[in-house]
Amino acid sequence: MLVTIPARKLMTAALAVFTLAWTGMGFAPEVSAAESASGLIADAPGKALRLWYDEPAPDSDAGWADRSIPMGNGYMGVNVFGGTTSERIQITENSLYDWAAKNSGFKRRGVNNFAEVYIDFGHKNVSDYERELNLNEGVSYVKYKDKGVEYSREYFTSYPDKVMVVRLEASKPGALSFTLRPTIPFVGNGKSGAVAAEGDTVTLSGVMTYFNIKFEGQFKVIPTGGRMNASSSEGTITVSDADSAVIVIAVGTNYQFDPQVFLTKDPADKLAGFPDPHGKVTGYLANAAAKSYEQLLANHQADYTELYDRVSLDLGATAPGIPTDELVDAYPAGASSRYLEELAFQFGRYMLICSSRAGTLPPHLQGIWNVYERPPWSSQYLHDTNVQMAYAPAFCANLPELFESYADFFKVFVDRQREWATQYIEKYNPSQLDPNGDNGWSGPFWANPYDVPGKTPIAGFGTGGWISQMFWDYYDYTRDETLLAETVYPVMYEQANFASRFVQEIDGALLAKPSSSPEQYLEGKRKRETVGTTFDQQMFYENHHNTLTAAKILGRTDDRLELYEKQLPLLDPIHVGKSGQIKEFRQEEFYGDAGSTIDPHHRHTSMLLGSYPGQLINDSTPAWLDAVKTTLTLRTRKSHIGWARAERIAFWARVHDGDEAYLFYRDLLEGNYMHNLFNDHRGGLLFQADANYGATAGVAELLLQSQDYVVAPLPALPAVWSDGSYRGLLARGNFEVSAQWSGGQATRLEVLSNVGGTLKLRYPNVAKAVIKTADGKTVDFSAKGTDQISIETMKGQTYVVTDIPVSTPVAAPSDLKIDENGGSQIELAWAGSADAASYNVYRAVGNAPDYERVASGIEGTHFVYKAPDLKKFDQMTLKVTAVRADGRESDEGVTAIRLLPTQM
Ligand code: FUC
Repeated sequence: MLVTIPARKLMTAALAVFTLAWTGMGFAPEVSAAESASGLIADAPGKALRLWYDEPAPDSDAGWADRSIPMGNGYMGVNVFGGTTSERIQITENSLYDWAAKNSGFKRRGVNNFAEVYIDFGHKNVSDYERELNLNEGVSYVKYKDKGVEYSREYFTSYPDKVMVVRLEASKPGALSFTLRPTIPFVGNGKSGAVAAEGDTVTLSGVMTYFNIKFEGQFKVIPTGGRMNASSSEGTITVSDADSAVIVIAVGTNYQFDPQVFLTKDPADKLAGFPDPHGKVTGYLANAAAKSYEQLLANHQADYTELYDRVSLDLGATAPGIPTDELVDAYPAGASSRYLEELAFQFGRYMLICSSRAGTLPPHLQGIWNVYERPPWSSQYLHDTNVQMAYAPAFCANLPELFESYADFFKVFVDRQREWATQYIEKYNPSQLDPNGDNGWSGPFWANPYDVPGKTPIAGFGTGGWISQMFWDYYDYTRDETLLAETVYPVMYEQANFASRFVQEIDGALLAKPSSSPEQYLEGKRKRETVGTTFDQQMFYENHHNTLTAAKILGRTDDRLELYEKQLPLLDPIHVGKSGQIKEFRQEEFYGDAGSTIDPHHRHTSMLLGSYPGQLINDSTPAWLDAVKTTLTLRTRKSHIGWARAERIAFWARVHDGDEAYLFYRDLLEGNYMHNLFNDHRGGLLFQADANYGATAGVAELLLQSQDYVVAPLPALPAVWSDGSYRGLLARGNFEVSAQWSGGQATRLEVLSNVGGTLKLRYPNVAKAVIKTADGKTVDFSAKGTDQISIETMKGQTYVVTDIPVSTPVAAPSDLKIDENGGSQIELAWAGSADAASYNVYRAVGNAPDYERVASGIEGTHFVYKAPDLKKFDQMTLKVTAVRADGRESDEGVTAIRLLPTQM
């Protein structure tokens, strides 16, 4: 266990197991996250959340995407339909992967549907139907009546026991009869297999020929009462007149985490020598079947709730009386919307828990859920946004150890990336080649469980720095130095090794060449490549920077560190353009003018990654932050792509505009979320899991930020979320933060210091608040102004902030107009702020990250700025803020770009 879990959490997890009986099946009590025995928000029970429906999901692909209930334990993803004539459980195993020599297009082969499992009941006179996914429990339920008998089923997928378990019950003894009928979908085209039944077990096994994958699934039936018959020819088991039954399911393939898989060229040999899955699957099943149903459920829930219960969000919603599909449909009209907003936030965490577990493959484009033979984009691991988005909630939403799944996967494919790196340095910058092959690893674009194909012009090598950022965050949010030394630092150092050899000296800077900004076309459909895109430069910069920080922490003196230090400033990551935007391309002047086929409303916003998930642009670089805001405004809200909307929530949060961010959350829930809350990528029931994960991360960014190592609760709270609370979000430094607010104003903040260290905490008037430890002791702190304090924390201690004097924000001025007057002076005029007693004027020259104040105490809404150096600068950003009588300055200001007449 990498993360320090306080003892009280373990207790909560244990308790959760015993409270199941009364929280199940729609009887969950309405609890508010603010109520707790200790008085701490952090000890409050989680808000009861569930998805529920009054009919089964239709037995079709559309029903799968739009209405089935997803579950998973890393070993398998399942989609439960909840049928009554016949139940359908569709199973995905992420290593069952198909490819083919002639394989192209959006729908190529890729992750293959592992099994379609039917349980035939023949119940046709159904009433009182209800099915549910209970997020607090990680358990699904179906119940209904047929001919006077109430039938109920419970489903869960257990990570500790590596199985899926289904319990079937009937209210009348001897009333339960069914036939279990597992099937292998898509047999015939590169896939062969058979289903056989013997005794109490159905076994499904076969081969997927392209990568020679052997697969096996076993389904064990444990009835209570009644009779059981296996039909070996049909591959079915029939249970008649039982009181109840349990079905235990285990699946697997001969895939292993081993570099051999990526280093072997011949697809048919990649898995050579790995054991047949029969032994493994038999073992999973035998171990699980040796335990009682109650024990299996308790194991699952201890594991699940330990993760899920860390975070709770309460926006004041009460459970709606309508099923979730109706809730989704009603959302555009504003009905019960807070509940859906809470639900979708936790659903993203739920999906990550289901799909990213240590020892199993990480989530791909569809997470761990795929019904197709040809899934969209082959269910690849795409590294120009999608993988990173899957992991975005891992850190801020307090599930950091779930990243282990990707870290382990990376460790097995990195050898192949080292080979690629050598090839690329040889090709693009041969003078920097290390002849012994020590050229680091190059950023891949896409990957699958078997291959990391070579470079594509679709995205630059900045994908490598973006991957590294996840590793850095893994350390930065947990502060586990062993992890840093053993896992994180080597990844970053070697990425920096590649970048340091790849960049070329051009115009006094060190630039990526070739370089692309993800998915943009510069000219026509062919030209994507250029030199030094902001994407590549920023990602290289962030990684060099973080590598140097990590080296200092660890006291490392490795050979290339000195070079990285010298290179860092020359990586020149940020250019502010003439529209006041962060440029995407170096040749760009005004926004979007770098090429004739640039899409100014593109879904990818890769030039802003330094603001999110990066750290380069933050509150101590306010001029860049304003440029981010300008860029976001120019990018508009036109993209209807799910993940892009999710990412914009976070971008807008980082520029502290919660209301704008909220519009993207709304757009997503209205336009992309299907009835089971799966994200529809762009319409047409095209499921992509990335936005589900990304939305959770975006919402977390509205509630807590720490990119500049100042823990900032509620940094971008949307006005519509005027009252609420959350607990357990994670900040850099491994601080767990909980907050409660009313009328948009924090009433209580709690910070649990999991590893000790200095806590810098920012909130308006925090320095005037009462700050105590959880046991009521006074806390020493130092203040920086009224809005920031610093505390030397003790590991395990919770710091509680109350009685925070209300600070009403100061309205900013607007509509800034500037007039050149020949260049030696600039006339500024703006629309005033009702709150202002006076105004301040600032300037940021060229690409400067911060502003210099050039005038203060201005009483009117007009100012003539004279300075001897005005003609020296091609470009500067001017900014006006309002200052209230009490001395507080507006957080925001109004900006305008001043270009020398020759530059206009
Ligand atoms: C990238 C994105 C697309 C889509 C695809 C799977 O190409 O630009 O929107 O998510 O990956």
